Amino acid sequence: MLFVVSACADESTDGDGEGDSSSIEVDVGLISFITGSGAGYGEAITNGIKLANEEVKEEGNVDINLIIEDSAGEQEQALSAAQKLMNSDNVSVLIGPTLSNEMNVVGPEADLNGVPTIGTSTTAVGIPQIGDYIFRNSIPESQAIPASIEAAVEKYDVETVAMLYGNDDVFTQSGFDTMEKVAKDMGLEILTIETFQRDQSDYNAQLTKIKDVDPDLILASALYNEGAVIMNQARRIGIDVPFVGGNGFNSPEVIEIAGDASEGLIVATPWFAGVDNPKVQQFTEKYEEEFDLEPDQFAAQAYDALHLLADAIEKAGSDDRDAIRDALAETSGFEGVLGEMSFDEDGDIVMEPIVLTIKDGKFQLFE
Ligand code: 1QQ
Repeated sequence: MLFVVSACADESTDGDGEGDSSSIEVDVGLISFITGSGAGYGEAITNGIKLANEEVKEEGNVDINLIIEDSAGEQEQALSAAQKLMNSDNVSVLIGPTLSNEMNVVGPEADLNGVPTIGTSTTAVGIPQIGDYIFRNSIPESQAIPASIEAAVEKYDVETVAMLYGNDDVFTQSGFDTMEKVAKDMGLEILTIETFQRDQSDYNAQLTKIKDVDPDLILASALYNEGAVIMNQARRIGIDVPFVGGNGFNSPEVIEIAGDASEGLIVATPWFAGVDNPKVQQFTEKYEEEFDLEPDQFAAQAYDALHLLADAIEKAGSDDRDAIRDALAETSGFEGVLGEMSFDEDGDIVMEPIVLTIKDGKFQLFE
């Protein structure tokens, strides 16, 4: 089922008095994971997009009419949302969907229709390579994971690892592939590899095997809902070694769900609210004021994506899909809250990740 979550009248360009006659009016579709077990991701993304769009409207050069659709994290729902946005709403650009698993089906369709599409959270290998119209501003797992594993290995003198991943999702599978490669390249001994499926609630079988082999470190590729429950159950059966988690763990929902069991988790991310950068502080303050929440990585990536898109639309000078695609492809040296961003020839970004850990119920620098 499709439903428009907040294609609010006050965000439309028609008759709201905000559209300036000299501004470029563009319809943009956002496909986001707003309901279901990963709704924390989609909520943060939607907030980040909305906040950036308010700023873009204030600047007055580009007037984006956002049409927001919920995918519930499901491939089929994401695809029908994309088809509606591309074919009925005739949007010039798509933002999202949230999961690489969804982008894997939406991306080829959008590329075929010539609709420029920006993933703000899709980190699996191969996403921008789907086609010329597909971009992402989220740091891929292949760039993030080596940093977190290396930091953990150094701090804890790790020689052996156990691995755990969801084998029914493009992102969790891809994250696992990267983790396995990094572990092998670093000469770590992999004692066991365990798998699970999305929405699984009992990980006892996998965790008991991991406990039996007694690794120095656990590498987990999961979305937050599964990842948090895994950490919780691991601590309950007495596994006390640290976890390195992939991008799915970069959400405050992990702390919310796992509580104390999330302490010590190690992740890599391009986002840290504590950096001494006025842009970051301004964004954080505005976000907290508007949503009564701290922004997370997903909000920050979405916020930057919308600004980056507005710049490209301005350069394109129209709402033409091809002109916007070409302008997006030329993005270089964009300054966002995540630092400086450029797209490489595939439409992928290159960025330096920061390694964080959960300490005292908060993400903090891992030192
Ligand atoms: C992907 C991800 C997820 C964690 C996004 C929410 O990185 O699916 O690629």
